[in-house]
Amino acid sequence: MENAERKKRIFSAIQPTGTPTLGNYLGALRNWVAMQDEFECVYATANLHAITVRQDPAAFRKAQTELYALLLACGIDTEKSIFFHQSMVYTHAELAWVLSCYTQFGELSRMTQFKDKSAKHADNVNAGLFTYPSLMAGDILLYKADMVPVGADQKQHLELSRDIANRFNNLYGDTFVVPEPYIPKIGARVMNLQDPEKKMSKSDTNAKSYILMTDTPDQIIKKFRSAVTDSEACVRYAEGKAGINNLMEIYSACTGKSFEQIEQEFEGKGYGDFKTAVGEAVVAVLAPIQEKFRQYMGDKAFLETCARENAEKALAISSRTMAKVYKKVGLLRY
Ligand code: ATP
Ligand code: LTN
Repeated sequence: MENAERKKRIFSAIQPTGTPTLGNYLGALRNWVAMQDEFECVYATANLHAITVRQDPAAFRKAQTELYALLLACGIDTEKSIFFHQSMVYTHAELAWVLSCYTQFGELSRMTQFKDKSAKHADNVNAGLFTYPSLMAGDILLYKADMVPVGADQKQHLELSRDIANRFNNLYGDTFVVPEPYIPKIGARVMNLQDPEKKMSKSDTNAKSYILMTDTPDQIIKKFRSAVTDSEACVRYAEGKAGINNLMEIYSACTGKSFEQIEQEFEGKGYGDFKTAVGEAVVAVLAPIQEKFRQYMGDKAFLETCARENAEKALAISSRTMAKVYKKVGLLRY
């Protein structure tokens, strides 16, 4: 009975490697907020994952605090969910080591993110970059998460997490919950404003290609006004109109209007009017988040207490899993 009533548990994490974009918000973070009522959610900043790429310590420290504040501002509610910094909960590093001994060299070699990142950072192909998926598997398995919302780029890592969990369970008996990928009901895929065939990405070298969640209204409107479109000058969703399709997706995600309603609204109007309207709709969504973000950033004592209390909760849950793992493997522990 109790089991049937237990809410499904969700785990997800985001790396503090730069300010999140509108794509991160509409594609992931907004869903994290929405899922809090239906599920028991555990969220983290994946700061241990972030050091697989060299970080400047001062900028990195700031990025972690800002990301934490920004997610609280988005509506991650620590009354309902647990939200912590991965580095504050030592069980993550601990389980990652154990799981790396149950992850094969061949499996890790097939990870496309490893291949991409080692090509991009050829001067720093470190062991952490290679074993990144074992750490990610640990994040998920520590909390017995039933479901993990991830984007397409992380599907392969999640699949490997499932393989590792199954392997361990087969060797030692039921220990881990095998997590399922979770595809949210609503989830926009936001494209690059300058090259709408590519996804919007915070690590793009062209600042005009993305909207950061902390961009000012002026920057946002300007970026939308310079977004790449087509020469048809008709606001309609159609093949071959990637730029306009993307702006329609964004406008729809921000206003709740359907594509049909948008087409009607802008019938006979030019792209200029439409782009301004999209910019304004995005400003309207981001402004209240930015306001709360500023408030949180002005209260560092609160942010520290909140992070510590949530880390303590995460440690309490994950320690139980860790104790079980050590026992199964036969590792001594006092
Ligand atoms: P990077 O540029 O550093 O690779 P990113 O902006 O692509 O970063 P991630 O940190 O890899 O973003 O992703 C965090 C979450 O945001 C993931 O769940 C991912 O699926 C989602 N996401 C990232 N970019 C987009 C996008 N353009 N549209 C929708 N969702 C996105
Ligand atoms: N690798 C992910 C971040 C991440 C994660 C996780 C996501 C770390 N641990 C556990 C889901 C579950 C990324 O770069 N987006």
